[in-house]
Amino acid sequence: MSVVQVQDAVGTPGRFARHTWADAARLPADRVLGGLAYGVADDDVSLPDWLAPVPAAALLSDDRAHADVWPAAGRVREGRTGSIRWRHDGQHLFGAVEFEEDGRGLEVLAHRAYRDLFSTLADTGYAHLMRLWNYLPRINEDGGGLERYRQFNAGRQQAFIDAGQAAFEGAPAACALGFHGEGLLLRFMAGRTVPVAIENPRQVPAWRYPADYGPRAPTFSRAAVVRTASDAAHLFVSGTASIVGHATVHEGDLDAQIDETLRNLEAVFAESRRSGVAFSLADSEPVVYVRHPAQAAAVRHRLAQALGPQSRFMRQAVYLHADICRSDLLVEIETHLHASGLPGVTATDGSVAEERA
Ligand code: 3EB
Repeated sequence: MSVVQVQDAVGTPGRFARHTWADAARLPADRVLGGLAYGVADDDVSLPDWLAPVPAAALLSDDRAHADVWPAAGRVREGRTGSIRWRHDGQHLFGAVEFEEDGRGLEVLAHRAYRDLFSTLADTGYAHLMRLWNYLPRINEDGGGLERYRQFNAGRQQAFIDAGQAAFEGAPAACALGFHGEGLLLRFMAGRTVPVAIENPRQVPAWRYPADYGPRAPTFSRAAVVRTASDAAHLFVSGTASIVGHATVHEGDLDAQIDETLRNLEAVFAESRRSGVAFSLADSEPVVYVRHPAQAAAVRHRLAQALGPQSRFMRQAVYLHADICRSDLLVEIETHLHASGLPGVTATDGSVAEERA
């Protein structure tokens, strides 16, 4: 392949590109930083080691599961810090790790996992977390007096504080899902510049959730904007669900939960456009986590009504079977995209540019 052909196949640096697993597996390893492969293997595609599995069963996938791949911006170096494997390209770092549960509980395990993660960032010089993916089994089960997700939150927040990382305002974008496997799985991206954290005016910041949801709040922002040029950026939108203020709404009503989730996503996108970049929900590439596989088709149907069946969102959507971190939530949607400046807006570097009418 010529350089141009490889570039076309791999995608543009500074943004995710969504491929089928088979296509992702064929990309030249020295041209990619890292990526996530969604769905449990149901064929013989063996994943390259730069591609971190998200081992939740893919739903509604007519053919093959998908992967999000981040093309390398430069020469890739790879290594390990403790059990964490990482690759970096001069601009960003992609990391992945799996921890076995050792019987001391998820609070201890999450604290250790995040302590190791922050050691990786300190050792490599990629100090600023942009996006985290957290997967843990039996997320809604009791872990000995406290729900396992709440134990995880306690260890995570303490590790952020211990490392001097933004545990409250300015926390990275993230998701935390229950998967049907074993161990605590983390995947993460970090960079050398501070991302712009986005909150949702319809929701209490997660890092300020009251103690009804656990002794320590979750550590994430609703989205993160990573600038790739003065007028272009990548948007990572955290897992988003049917929560208004801090309360779950529409318990037991799938369609209403989806509609509320979309209102939350639209609100996060409106906030993110204040950065001067034309982010649009319908153009983004989501991962849709569904608690009950039997409801997946109904979820897709409702989303298609709202976003249009031909939208990029619908054509690229990945559906995964996972438990959401509150037992009353049926669906959670995360998404991302890359975009350039809004017409008529002069973006300033990382700060908020006013959107003109
Ligand atoms: C919520 O809004 C739904 O603990 O890292 C979404 C995204 C959720 C990230 C996390 C949890 C997390 O609270 C749950």
